[in-house]
Amino acid sequence: MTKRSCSPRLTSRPEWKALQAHYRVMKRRTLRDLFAEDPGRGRRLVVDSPGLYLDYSKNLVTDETMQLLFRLAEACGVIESAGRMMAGDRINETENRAVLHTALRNRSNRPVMVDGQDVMPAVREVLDRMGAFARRIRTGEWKGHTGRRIRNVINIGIGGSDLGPAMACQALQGYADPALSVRFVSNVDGTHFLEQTRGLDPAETLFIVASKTFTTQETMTNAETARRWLLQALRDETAVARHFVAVSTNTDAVRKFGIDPANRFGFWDWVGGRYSLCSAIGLPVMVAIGPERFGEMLDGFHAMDRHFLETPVQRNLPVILGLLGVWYNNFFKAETTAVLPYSQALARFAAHLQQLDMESNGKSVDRAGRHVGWQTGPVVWGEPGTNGQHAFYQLIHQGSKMIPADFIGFCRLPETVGDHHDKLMANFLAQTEALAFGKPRTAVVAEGVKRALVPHKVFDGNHPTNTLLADCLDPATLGRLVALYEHKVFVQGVIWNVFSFDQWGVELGKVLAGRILEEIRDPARSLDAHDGSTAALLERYRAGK
Ligand code: G6Q
Repeated sequence: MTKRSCSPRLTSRPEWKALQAHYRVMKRRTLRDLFAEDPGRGRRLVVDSPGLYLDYSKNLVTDETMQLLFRLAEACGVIESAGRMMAGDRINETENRAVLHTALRNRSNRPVMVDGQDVMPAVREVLDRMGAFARRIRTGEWKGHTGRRIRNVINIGIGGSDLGPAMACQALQGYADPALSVRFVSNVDGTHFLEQTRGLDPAETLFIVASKTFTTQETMTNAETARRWLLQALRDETAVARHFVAVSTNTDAVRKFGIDPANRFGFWDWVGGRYSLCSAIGLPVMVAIGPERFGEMLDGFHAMDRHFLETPVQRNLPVILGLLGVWYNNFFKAETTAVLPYSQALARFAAHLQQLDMESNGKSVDRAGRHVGWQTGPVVWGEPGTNGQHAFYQLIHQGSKMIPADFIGFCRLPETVGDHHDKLMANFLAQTEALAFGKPRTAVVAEGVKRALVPHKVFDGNHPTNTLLADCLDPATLGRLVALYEHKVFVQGVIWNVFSFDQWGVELGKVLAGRILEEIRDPARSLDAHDGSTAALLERYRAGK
């Protein structure tokens, strides 16, 4: 493993020390003062990029803060690192892999080389095959085993093979073919399979088994259950080939399952699960919205990739969001960050970002394997507004913790009713104003509030937010937004000097679950190897099941 990126240690960098000194001043400043002194910041601390406007003025920063943060990004070589990633360097060192999700949406004619070979022809070939398949399903040309048209498409996958496409299908439902129902089964809890297939006709149902490895316990269990569900109704093994397709790199396992290799859509080891939405893992999205709209989504991703690589840090959206995250995480010691889309269609956006961010930067050793001496990835959470306002916003407004939040809103939605959207957006704008400026004691007293109640009705404000205001929730904008967060996570991983593209932390539990499953199946097995708590729980489960 190379040690090139590990020197000097982050906290000994002069840029870091300058930020520490600056923080001691900034921690006493308030957003109210900052806006009073500099009313123009609301139009200056913004980035107006095509289709996407970022206002980061409601952050506890000044121009000086931003300069110091930009210096840190430059000292850490953020953009150079992005260049190495996009050029096919094996930056995923612990798995010895290149990291090339950007090649999946490379809409230029530029080649992307891995080990001396241009990967773009293979990328285009898979996209073309996906397009042809999606068209056959959408036009009804692809028939089920009994000659019936496919009306239900169920994606079976988990983690990176589920969250991205499930989020995107919901986000783009306004563009989807209403004659097709696209659903997702991920959890090994049988309830998920049952609830997603209840009432469906197997003769009209097609399963996409999405698994890079084709060995994942949850996915293979659900796929086998789906196979039995189908064969119970159709009673002919050859039906499997008409009702199952696969997205996988594991050709042999796909064939063994009974899926025609012609209906396997492949991808490559340089596509990480949580970064795989633009690969064949996006097939359910393409089936739902069609290949042209899917192409527009890729255009949006690509536009953000170019923006990230080519825009000076001072106007670079992922760099700015990444640096602000570092500012709160490492200096203000914020533990979590909220993502609050004002769009019901983005109901699963926070779930996707949770995996993206927490699996990427939830690490505590640096690239040389040493324990980091600083905080890394934050806890990411969120729900769509306005629902969150009636639930957990209380804590953001008046709780004791700092929760930096990203508010995401749209000038237009592909579909809405009456004046709902104006009401939604009025709330969107009101919340960041309330969070930043609060309601001081003087204003509460002036309203004649009883003395005892005054402290309860004061809003201190000073809660930092970013506002992302996009033109319209369309495929291209969704692509830009997801790529923005992917690169934000990348920026932070470079600064914290962790490997963002592996996920060793998910392995241990999988291994232990395998052993425990054997012990559940065979009650004669001794539980002595377990700790006292786990052994007692296991016994109780064996007795109670
Ligand atoms: C994502 C992870 C993980 C992965 C799932 C599914 O970055 O690697 O969430 O996507 O474990 O793996 P398979 O696609 O191999 O079933």
